[in-house]
Amino acid sequence: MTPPRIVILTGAGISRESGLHTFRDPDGIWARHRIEDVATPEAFARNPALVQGFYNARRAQLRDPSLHPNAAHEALAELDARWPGDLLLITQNVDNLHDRAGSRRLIHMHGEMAKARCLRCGVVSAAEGDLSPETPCPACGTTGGMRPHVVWFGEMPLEMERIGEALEACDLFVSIGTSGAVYPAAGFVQEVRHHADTLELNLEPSEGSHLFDETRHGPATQLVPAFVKDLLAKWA
Ligand code: BJW
Repeated sequence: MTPPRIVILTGAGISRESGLHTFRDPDGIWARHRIEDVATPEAFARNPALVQGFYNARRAQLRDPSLHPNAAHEALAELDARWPGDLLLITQNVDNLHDRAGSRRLIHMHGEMAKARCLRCGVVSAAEGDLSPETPCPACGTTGGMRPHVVWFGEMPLEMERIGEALEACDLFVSIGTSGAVYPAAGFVQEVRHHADTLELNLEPSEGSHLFDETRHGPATQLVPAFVKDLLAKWA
């Protein structure tokens, strides 16, 4: 028997136990910042310093030596390394914890905070430190055009064609630590539910919980390693 083709979608909940805030929980990022001030292209055009400050502070958290991938990131990296069939991990997260845990078959559909994109030449480059209007693009050398390489509201998420193909082909879709509030990611379960098994692993029911075949509720660091262990015991 061939192993099921797996697509896994993750959201901010998987990084919560590493110490990063989610967006929509009561202590989340959107409780302290207005989306229209920091997470739209219009906000960046209106007040680039405010938006750069928001991302500079969050980028500093990525450099904090106490920030580490947790057991859920590590379990998904182990699954990636050992899974004998097709697998794609799609993360909405702009942190680098899946990368640091070792996941390789990975798409950051909402971009990556540790990268910048030049509005003048389009080149994406590493940006581990602060960005400002004075930051030069390492490719074209101009200043004033470096923006965080993240996907804001109203912008097209990244690699949608590859994601669409993987969703169409998958046999198992697993959604982890996401509220199901933001499209197109929130619509993936609807795209696959007539041809794939669907499983939600989340602290609490998401907005789309009723669309999944199975839901398990609890912290990602408990649910994800247990899920991966069962899957590998059966197939790897
Ligand atoms: C735990 C846990 C623990 C806690 N263990 N779990 C269709 C209908 C309606 C609207 C639209 C639509 N299509 C498009 C839109 C517009 C818009 C949209 O969705 N708006 C909604 C508000 C309705 N979407 C867009 O604009 C997107 N672009 C787009 O659609 O382009 C056109 C297009 C058309 C057709 C096809 C394709 C494209 C772009 C969206 C960009 C989102 N950007 C952000 C910011 C990125 C940069 C940054 O980080 O600053 O991405 S917003 C923010 O939300 C961030 C996240 O990736 C995203 C999702 O949040 P997530 O990860 O789900 O976090 P939370 O906080 O919501 O949930 C956390 C969950 O974890 C909770 O359930 C907790 O319970 C749980 N949890 N601790 C397990 N320990």
